[in-house]
Amino acid sequence: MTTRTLSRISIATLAVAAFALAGCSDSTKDSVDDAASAVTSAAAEAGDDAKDAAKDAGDKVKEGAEDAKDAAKDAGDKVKEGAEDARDAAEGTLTAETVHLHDGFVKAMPAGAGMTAIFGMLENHTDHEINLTGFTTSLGKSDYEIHEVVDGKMQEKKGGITIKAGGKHVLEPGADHLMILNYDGAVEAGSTVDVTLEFSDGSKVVVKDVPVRAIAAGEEEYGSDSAHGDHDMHHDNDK
Ligand SMILES: [Cu+2]
Repeated sequence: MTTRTLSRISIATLAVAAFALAGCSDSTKDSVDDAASAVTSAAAEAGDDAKDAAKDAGDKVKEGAEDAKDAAKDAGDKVKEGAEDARDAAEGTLTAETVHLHDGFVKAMPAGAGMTAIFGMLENHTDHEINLTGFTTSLGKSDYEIHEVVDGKMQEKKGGITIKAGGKHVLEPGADHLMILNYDGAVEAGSTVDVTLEFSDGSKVVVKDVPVRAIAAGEEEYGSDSAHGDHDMHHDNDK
């Protein structure tokens, strides 16, 4: 309610009082009625003013709500951008350019054998440590585990394989290898398999066309260092 409205009511009220004080018996009732109607109309105007004020306030609230909505939308956009950045980070930075599987191969396996493995030399061409935490292959439905051999028995290698900046890691029979388990079909020599290496930073590096080959029984023993001595010269699987 505005000051203007209050003063209108005050004037009307004073008028009522003035007529009452006049005390003229004939005219007093009419005067009081007039004054009363003045008070009523003043009150009605006050009501209108209040309504206008309420409407103004409503508009302000509506504007405020729109501002808040815009702010919320901006904030939402920021959150979305943040989430996208986080996802980019989660997708990692490793690529087929920076991580290599040199001389990689999948050991051939007849149908029904159920398990085989992937060997080769992993190389980290980045300036930071990387951690291979898993892998899949184009063979599809199967179990994939990173294995190590401890006391002649293979087991899942907890924490995967960590390779220092610029470092290498041998995958070979009798040592660490990428194990394919519970695979129904045959993995035939002469075919190829795409291997997707998964790293702790979320990177997925696809090594295309890793050859499948049979290896002689003798090669399944722990390989000598010389067997991998020339890996630096080979870049068969660099794509
Ligand atoms: Cu194994």
